[in-house]
Amino acid sequence: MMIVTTLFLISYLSIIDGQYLQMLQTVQSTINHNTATLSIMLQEILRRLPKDQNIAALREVAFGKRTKQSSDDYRWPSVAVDGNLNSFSRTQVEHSPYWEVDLGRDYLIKRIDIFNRKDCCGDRLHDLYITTGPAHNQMYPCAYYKGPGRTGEHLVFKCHHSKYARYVKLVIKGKESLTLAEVKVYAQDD
Ligand SMILES: [Ca+2]
Repeated sequence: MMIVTTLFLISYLSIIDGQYLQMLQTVQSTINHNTATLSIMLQEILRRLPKDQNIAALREVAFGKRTKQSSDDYRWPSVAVDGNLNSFSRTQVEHSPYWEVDLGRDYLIKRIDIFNRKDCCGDRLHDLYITTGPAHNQMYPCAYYKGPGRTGEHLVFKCHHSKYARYVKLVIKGKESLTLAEVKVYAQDD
């Protein structure tokens, strides 16, 4: 629209004064150049965006669902699915602390996002095993995170397998406190 307007002005003013014509031709050239550059940048961004990471086609299914963890340290497991990045769950320092969410039914999980605490202690997230499955006795390895994490970090994981799952479980191998600001589970929208 801007280019059309500029061309109209050029045509109109060229009748009045050749000096305006030269100035507006320069403006037109600048607009055309910037438009082309933006178009190329947009095409490159779209090309690099993997289709399965386009979360617009996915649905977040963990929010508000039932959770549990290996122990409570005055921070309850449900706080990791409350939609608030400033609140966090926390277990006691113990061997193999875990956190789990029950999605209520099976979903085809496409990615799992973990948000680390924003206030401190991001390095507590390490040696994290993520498993998913349709039942507690049918859990499959989804992803592994060596870490250590950074405070406030946003981690994105894609499962190695493509199985339907009702449960998502996070376990730290070793003695640690498992603390999570938020866990988001994205499933194929059906
Ligand atoms: Ca939270």
